Amino acid sequence: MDLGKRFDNNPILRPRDIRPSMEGMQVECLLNPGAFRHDGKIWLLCRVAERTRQDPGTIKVPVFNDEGKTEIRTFSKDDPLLDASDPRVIAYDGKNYLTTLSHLRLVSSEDGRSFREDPAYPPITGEGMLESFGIEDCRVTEMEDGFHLTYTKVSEIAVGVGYIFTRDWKAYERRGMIFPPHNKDCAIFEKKINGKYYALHRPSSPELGGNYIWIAESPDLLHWGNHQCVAITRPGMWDSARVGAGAAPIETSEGWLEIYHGATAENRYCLGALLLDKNDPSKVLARSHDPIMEPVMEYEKTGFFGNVIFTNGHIVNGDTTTIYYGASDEVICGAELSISDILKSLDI
Ligand code: MAN
Repeated sequence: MDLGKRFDNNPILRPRDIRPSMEGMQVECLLNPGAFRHDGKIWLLCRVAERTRQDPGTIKVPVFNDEGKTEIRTFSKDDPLLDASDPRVIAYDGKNYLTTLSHLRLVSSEDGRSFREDPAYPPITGEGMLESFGIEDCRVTEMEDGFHLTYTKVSEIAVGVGYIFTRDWKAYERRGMIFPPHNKDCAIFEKKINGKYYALHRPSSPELGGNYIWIAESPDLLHWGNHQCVAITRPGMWDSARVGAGAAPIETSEGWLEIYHGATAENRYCLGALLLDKNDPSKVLARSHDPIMEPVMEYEKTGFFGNVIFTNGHIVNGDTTTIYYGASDEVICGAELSISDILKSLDI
């Protein structure tokens, strides 16, 4: 059963609501925001995916160069070496390129429902060769010392997890790649457990295994070890091809509740939940049999890449978690879910 009470004003943010980063680019998708409280407001750190304005007969893809400036690569549409069948990625002569380049942009809101950009807060863009294809899908974990951001670093050589620290959302300390390729969907727990930091992450193991959720521990948030697998894909089910963590787990009296995404081979993305043991979060106590949210609304079924509900940000208030999610990889939506209802829906 779908437990998500969608906002009446969904989608709350669309590509046209945000200005492009530069002349010649257009915002194609506004999606997958991290969410946090700061300065008495609710903030989203949105992924802005931009496409180069196209000319007939060619496909132009943007990349960040070493100085973080956008550069354009051009391919002829009738070149037999080009495969442009996926709207997200093109392949040319054995190499992949993203059709859009993503950076992160902050928007804020008094009520959590209508958001706008504040020009005083600068965008976060890709920097260096490991982010030449952009930065994506940022989780925001708040701890006593400040905000810990984990996001996908994308480049032509790899997809891995980057880590940035900030106190004020104006100065950023880049702390490098913390989970090496191929890895994404990393969510750091907001509290230490038995003196150690924990994070969920999603390595991909192409020959044996698959795209599964793992957990790791760390003394300092930089060095991660004792990796263990907590959730694998389930044949024939809604999470048969890929699973990945959403935002930081929610602390409940029953354990850590993690809302995750699961996809089929046909790329239909739904949300489900895992309950992890309070003292040893590598132990899974319960898991959703059916999705807690699945693409049912028109904006979730059609768009840039249809049939996708993907979340990496939520705001918890008592028993309610408001999840912010990307719908059809194109727009940002919100939905409220009752934490106790999610817990009741899980299979032991
Ligand atoms: C997949 C999709 C894209 C994303 C790339 C790189 O192809 O999720 O949207 O840009 O991975 O992370």
